[in-house]
Amino acid sequence: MFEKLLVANRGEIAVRVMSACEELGIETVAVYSDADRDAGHVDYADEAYNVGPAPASESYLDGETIIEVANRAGADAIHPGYGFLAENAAFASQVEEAEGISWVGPSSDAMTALGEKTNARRIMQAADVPVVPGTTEPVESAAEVRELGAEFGYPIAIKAEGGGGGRGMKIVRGDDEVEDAFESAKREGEAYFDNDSVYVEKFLEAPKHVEVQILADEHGTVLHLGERDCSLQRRHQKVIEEAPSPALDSRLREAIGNAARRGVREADYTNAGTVEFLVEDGEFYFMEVNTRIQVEHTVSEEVTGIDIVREQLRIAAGEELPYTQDDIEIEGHAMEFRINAENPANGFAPTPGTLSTYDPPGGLGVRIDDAITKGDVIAGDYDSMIAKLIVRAPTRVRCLERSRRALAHFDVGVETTIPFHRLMLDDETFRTGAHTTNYLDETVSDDDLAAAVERWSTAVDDDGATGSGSTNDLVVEVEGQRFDVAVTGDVPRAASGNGGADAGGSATGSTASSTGSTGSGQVTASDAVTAEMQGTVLSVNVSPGDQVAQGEVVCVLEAMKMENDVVAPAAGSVADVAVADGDTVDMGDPLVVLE
Ligand code: MV4
Repeated sequence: MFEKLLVANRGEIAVRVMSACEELGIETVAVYSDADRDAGHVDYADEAYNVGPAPASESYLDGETIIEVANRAGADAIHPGYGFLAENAAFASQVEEAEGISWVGPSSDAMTALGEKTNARRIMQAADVPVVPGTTEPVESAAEVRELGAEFGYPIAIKAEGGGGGRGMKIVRGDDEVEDAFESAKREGEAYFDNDSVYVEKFLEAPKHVEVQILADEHGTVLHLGERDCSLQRRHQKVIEEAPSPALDSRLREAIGNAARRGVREADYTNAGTVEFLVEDGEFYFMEVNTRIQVEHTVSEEVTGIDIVREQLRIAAGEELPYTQDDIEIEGHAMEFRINAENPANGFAPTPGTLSTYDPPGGLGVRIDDAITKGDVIAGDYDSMIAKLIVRAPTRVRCLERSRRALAHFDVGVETTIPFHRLMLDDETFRTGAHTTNYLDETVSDDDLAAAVERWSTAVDDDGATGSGSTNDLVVEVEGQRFDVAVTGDVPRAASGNGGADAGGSATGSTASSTGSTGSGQVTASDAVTAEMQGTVLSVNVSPGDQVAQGEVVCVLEAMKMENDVVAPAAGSVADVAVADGDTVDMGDPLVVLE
């Protein structure tokens, strides 16, 4: 096994990889940019090296510097995580060629072969894996695209050869749209992937996105760990993923899993990978292979009990997978909620800021993968995902219930996608599992999103109040029952944690305290004015039935050789007078009850 591993990444996935290393007794090396000097992954690592300025292109994407650091640190392996350099075959090849450093991932040859989409389609066809009807060679002209439109029937998709994740994809609904779409797909392919080749597929209007997790070792074992359903996406960004897919029956599940195994075996693929499919009308079609660990690998771990990152490391070190396919059992249900620093009420715009609060949930079936803590600054330099909440339960229905519970206890001091997730947990289409990849973009309205944020925002302002409506929340006790009270008026704030002791503006030297006031100047429930310290009643100024105004003196107490006016904390009527002139009272004794 490796002795020291460099993680060429940041954030939660860097910590995820390092935690697997820790369990395997592998030392860890972090790299970080100037923006990440205090980041969680730097803290977690045994050693850490600065690799450049904040822009990723000058730090996390600088492969040469990262390999230099690996040499300097004496690391014998590099794990790329996801994003950044993870699917860069040229970088993988440089690591393979570096003396004494192993690449934790598939071979650069397999990455190249599958990265070219028509080639990947040919490999799958050779392995008898169904692909979406379309071409397995690039198309050269708009005229050729029109012929394909006639052959498959519109709509069709023109996709960039080097594409993925929705970039470089154009949907065409008729002959007249072909010319522009063809040229624009080529331009995007060139701009994003340095490759202007494009190909054509029949476009499926409302498919499910189902992907199969694969593990393959260098000794010929290829396993699938079941599938994930990632159909809930917004503009090609996954937001909630789950395993198993609610869209598959056991026959389809077995067929899609075996197809994925055949496909990666055909590609001589090793390490962890994901085969993506579209599923529509009980049929599945290969879409692409992701040659990396994915954000949502966690849900497969939760339902199989297999530590996928650990197996990645073992495979890269030349070890054998310790399972056969028959050993893999899918148990229960898991969902992952991406907690992004984004405001769903503002087009999911990023919400950088300081985490005045960060208090994630815990308890049975709840897993948090993150690399942040209270007080951290969320800068705008990188991806907005700040944590993943992964919830596991015996059934999908119980997973929904448990997710509701967990999300209700997730406090984050900036606007996040949490209100969006809570909206989805109330959404009939999502709850029944009927949602397809176009559901969010076509069905969930801006008004629904705004209402969800209004209702469930976790962003905390300086007063410790949540939500946008109130700025002065108080905790009060009324006859022993605790209430959280939203105060909308402009009142002096409670100085201590017992909530509202001074609300209502008592006179200087008051030795009374009160509960039950909203602070808005009006008693809302039965409200005992109590003595704040031991003393003697000098005079009682009110009788039952009297109306008193806020701040009106209800009695006078002598305590510590001083006369103290006890005032009504809020307006109300006197329900009861508990003391008479000359009585001695203890701290906490009721004096007058208002209502
Ligand atoms: C498709 C498709 C329908 N038919 N291809 C989007 C991301 C990229 N990986 C491929 N994508 C799609 N390809 C054909 N032939 C629909 C999508 C698609 C999609 C796929 C998965 C998840 C979300 C999606 C959202 C819109 C479109």
